[in-house]
Amino acid sequence: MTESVTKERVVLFEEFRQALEACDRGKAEKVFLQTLDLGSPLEMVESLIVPTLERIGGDWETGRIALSQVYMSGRLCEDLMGRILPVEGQEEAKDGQPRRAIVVLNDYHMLGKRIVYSVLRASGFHLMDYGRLDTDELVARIISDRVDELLISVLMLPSALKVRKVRHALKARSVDVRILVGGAPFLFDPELWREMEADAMGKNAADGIRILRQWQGEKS
Ligand code: B12
Repeated sequence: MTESVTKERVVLFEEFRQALEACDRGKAEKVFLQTLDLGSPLEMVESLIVPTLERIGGDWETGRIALSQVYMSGRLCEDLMGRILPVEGQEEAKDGQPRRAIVVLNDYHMLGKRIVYSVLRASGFHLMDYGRLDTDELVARIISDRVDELLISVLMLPSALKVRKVRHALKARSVDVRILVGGAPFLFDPELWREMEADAMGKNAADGIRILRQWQGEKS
C-alpha cells in the first residue's frame, strides 16, 4: 500500500468514527461509500466497521461517550451493512453438505452474526439462520433440524457462559454437534471457548471459513 493510500485510509476511518459518534447518517454513508474504493465491501466491513465499533465500545466504557451513541452507531452500521451484504433469509440444508446453523445466543448484538453469515454464504457454505434464540429454543431447533455444525455468536459474557449449557443439554440427549463460537468474550479470554466445551473459536468471518473447510477436510 502506498503512503498516500494509507493516509487516505486513516483520514476516512477517522471521519467515519466521528460521523457515527455524531449520529450523522448522511456523512457516515458518504464516507463509507468512499472507502469502498479502497477494498471490497467485505474487507471494508471487517477493517472499518468492526474496529470502529470496538473503539466506540471502548469509549463508552471509559465514559467518553453515551450509550445512546453506541446504540445509534450500531443501528447506522446495521443499515450500511444491509445495503452491501447479501440478503439474509432462511435457507434449507443442501445435500452433500453438513447441516449447519448460525445463531445469536441470548444477546442482542446481531452484527457479528450478520457478517459471518453473509461471508459464509458468499463463499459457498449453506447454513440456516436461526436469528436470536435462548438455550432451550436452540437445543430444540438443533434436534428437530438434525444440525451437524452449529455456529454461535455472542458478545456478552453471560451469553458466552451459556454455550456450555447448550453443550450439556445436547450431550444429555446424546446429540453430537460440532460447535464453532465467536464474538467479543472469546477474544477477551482466548481459553474461554475450551472451558465452554466448544470445538473451535473464530476471531472473524475469515476464520469461520477456514475452520469449516478444515472440518470438511477431516470428513472426506
Ligand atoms: C454496537 C454495540 C451494541 C449495540 C448492538 C446493536 C446491534 N444491532 O447489534 C447496542 C447498543 C444495542 C448494544 C447494547 C448493549 N451492549 Co453492546 N456493544 C456494541 C459494540 C460497541 C460493538 C459490537 C458490534 O456490533 N461490533 C461489530 C461486529 C461486526 O463485530 P463482532 O460482533 O465482534 O463480530 C466479529 C467477530 O467478533 C467475529 N464473530 C462474531 N460472532 C461470531 C461467530 C462465529 C461463529 C465466528 C467464526 C466469528 C464471529 O466475526 C465478526 C466479524 O469480524 C461492543 C464493543 C465490542 N468491543 O465489541 C459493545 C459490547 C459488546 N456491549 C456491551 C454491553 C455491556 C452492552 C449492554 C449491556 C449495554 C447496556 N448497559 O445496556 C447492552 C446489552 C444488549 C444485550 N442484552 O445484548 C459490552 C459487553 C461486555 C461483556 N463482555 O459482557 C461491550 C463489549 C462494550 C464494552 N466494551 O463493555 N451494544
